[in-house]
Amino acid sequence: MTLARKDLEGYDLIGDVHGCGASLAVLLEKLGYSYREGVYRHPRRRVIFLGDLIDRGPRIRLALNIARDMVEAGEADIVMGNHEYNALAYCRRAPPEWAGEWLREHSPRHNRIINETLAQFRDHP
Ligand SMILES: [Mn+2]
Repeated sequence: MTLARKDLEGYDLIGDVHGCGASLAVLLEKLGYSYREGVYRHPRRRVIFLGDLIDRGPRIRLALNIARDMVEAGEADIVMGNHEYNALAYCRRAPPEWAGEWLREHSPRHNRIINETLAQFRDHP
């Protein structure tokens, strides 16, 4: 059951979670959200995730799961961050006419940025 517009008090803008999924859960609870029926919900507020859920932190999959479940339940909206955009390009082969093999070059710098995300998804293809 999604919050009716007349009951909506406002939005909480959350950006740059960067894999800190446990901290995201703590933050949501501090903001008055509670975990009900598998989703963080607030009686009067919604979240807008401002991108960069992935890379760096220890609980990337948790961060993604929390956000996805909230979006699918209508408790949040989300926009893509540059890290998600880069991850999509990193994992897609370039068209044959391109010089490189991947849409985002697998340079040492790019490898380092996405390394933690790939490691945490290794057993979860
Ligand atoms: Mn960022």
